[in-house]
Amino acid sequence: MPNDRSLDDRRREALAAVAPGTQLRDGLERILRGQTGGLIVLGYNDSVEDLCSGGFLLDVEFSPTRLRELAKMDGAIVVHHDEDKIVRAAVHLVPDPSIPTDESGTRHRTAQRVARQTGLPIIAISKSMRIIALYLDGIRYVLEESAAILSRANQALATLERYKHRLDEVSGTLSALEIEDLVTVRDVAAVAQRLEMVRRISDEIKGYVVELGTDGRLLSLQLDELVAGVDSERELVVRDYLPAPAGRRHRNFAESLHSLDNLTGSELLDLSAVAHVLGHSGNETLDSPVSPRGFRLLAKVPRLPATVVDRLVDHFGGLQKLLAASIDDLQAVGGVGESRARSVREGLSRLAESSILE
Ligand code: 3AT
Ligand code: 3AT
Ligand code: MN
Repeated sequence: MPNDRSLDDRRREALAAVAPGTQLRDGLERILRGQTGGLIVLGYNDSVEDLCSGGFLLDVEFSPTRLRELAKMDGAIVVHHDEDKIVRAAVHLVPDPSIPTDESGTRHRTAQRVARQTGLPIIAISKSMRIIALYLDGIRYVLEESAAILSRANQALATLERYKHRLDEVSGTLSALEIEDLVTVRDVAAVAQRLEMVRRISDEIKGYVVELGTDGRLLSLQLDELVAGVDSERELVVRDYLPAPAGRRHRNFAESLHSLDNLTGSELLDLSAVAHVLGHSGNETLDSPVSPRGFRLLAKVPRLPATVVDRLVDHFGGLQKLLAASIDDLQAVGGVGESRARSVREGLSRLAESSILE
């Protein structure tokens, strides 16, 4: 399987290629309605050429109606997806028979083997079962109707809304505790945990958006609105609390985010495990006090460039010192003139006032 990109990326790309609203999907639906069945290789290269026997060369522009007409013949159709062309039709595909397959019909056995052998997506439209299946490597995905996907997507969206609500609560609490300098490891872990839960469910919904194509536009808008800023907040929390010497752009910061991504579902529910990936374990307990560097709250100050945020954090070394800094103190930082110093001062004061603990 000559392909270095992750299966997940290729799966999303293949599902996007056949999503509703695409020419290809239109063609597949036509074949499905025509009840002829079909076998389509999505991509054309030497490894495909090696498996082709018989049929004829076409090299014509792709169109849904052409695809449907060609599917009336026996054999497979080869589509050069990147160039939007149909290159061959009525081809007998001869994959390596030693490649395992768990399908029974010859069309579907061939589809699975060719997918495994070439690494390309292969589509089989079953005449007898009336379904469209996409094979990628060893895996088979049945393309569903948008209504069915949408109903699952809407359930996921409802869950996301609940998670987001809870995230806003713990995040607001963290801000208030940061201002009072009363943060414990537990409070930070709780926010990181909720951010990651939101990221995971939104990733699942992004998958549905891809599969839905043009039918997923509304879903995509709703998703964007709910998760705006969540990714950057996840980074900011890690940068605020990852213990020194793991500074801002230190690679430990990326490693920590990566470990958070890779926690299992049950680890993610365990605050100690979350604290561990944030670098707080060993002698520290969940009740140990910690202080933020200030990245997350500075990000809430309007119109402050990231380079200035970095310099401010470098200079003051922690949120409490930043909160205590006067306009003169702030101006000692490179790139901070009087008006910027004033807006930082006012921004932080406003945050302090608005995040008083209940
Ligand atoms: P008809 O004239 O349509 O009957 P054909 O030569 O056009 O025959 P098809 O491609 O339509 O053949 O295939 C019809 C079925 O023959 C499909 C499959 O169940 C069976 N078949 C074809 N090749 C093989 C094979 N190598 N091994 C087992 N069954 C096969
Ligand atoms: P259906 O669910 O019946 O559509 P199947 O997997 O049962 O699919 P069949 O054995 O009934 O497959 O074969 C149906 C057609 O699939 C026959 C032929 O046009 C095509 N086909 C099967 N094997 C190949 C192959 N190796 N290359 C090209 N076309 C093939
Ligand atoms: Mn059959």
